[in-house]
Amino acid sequence: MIEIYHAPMTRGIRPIWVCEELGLPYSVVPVDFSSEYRASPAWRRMNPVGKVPVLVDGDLTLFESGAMVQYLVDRYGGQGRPALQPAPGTETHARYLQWSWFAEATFARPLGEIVNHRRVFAEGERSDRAIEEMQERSWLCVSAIDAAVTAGPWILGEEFSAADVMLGYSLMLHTALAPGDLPDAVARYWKALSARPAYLAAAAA
Ligand SMILES: N[C@@H](CCC(=O)N[C@@H](CS)C(=O)NCC(=O)O)C(=O)O
Repeated sequence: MIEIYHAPMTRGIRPIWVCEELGLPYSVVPVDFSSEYRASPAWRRMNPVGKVPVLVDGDLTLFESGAMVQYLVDRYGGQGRPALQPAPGTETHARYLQWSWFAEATFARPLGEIVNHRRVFAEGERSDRAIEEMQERSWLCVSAIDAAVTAGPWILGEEFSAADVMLGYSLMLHTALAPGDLPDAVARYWKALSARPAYLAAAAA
């Protein structure tokens, strides 16, 4: 049984969402998200940098959400289940990889730093300018998605893929942390993503 060590509304949503899309059995193991627990030797053995999530499947332990998503689709996608990715080696697959990596390495990065900034610094020590600058970076990513998803409905066009799962979590963070109206194509995309039963199940986990 796949185990996903998760805290509510964190990146564990991504592998849970993929398990739901694939119809895979899994269990969610709640993690104490306090800084103290995440710094403990017990949790550092699971995740060496003290973050969430962690996925365990038999002897395999993973501590990057994008790697979990890719592992799940490679290992369990297809074979009577949705593939959730284009055929490897194709140009569409290259675009799939680009958007999957973009979701975490470029888009989620400033958003995660806003969360960390607010967690680490007390009210009077925080820099509004630093937070605004991170929000601007996030809006630039939204513009990139807007241009790409205009044809839609999904980031690769007609085919829903795990890249949409990767981006969906980052968009969820963006809507929570960077106030303002989404441009039309992204608003439609986010509405479609956040209405998927698999997303709703993951967001409730
Ligand atoms: N790139 C990592 C990022 C993991 C991450 O930043 N997780 C957040 C929760 S969503 C966390 O544990 N933050 C606590 C911290 O950074 O101290 C992944 O995608 O798994």
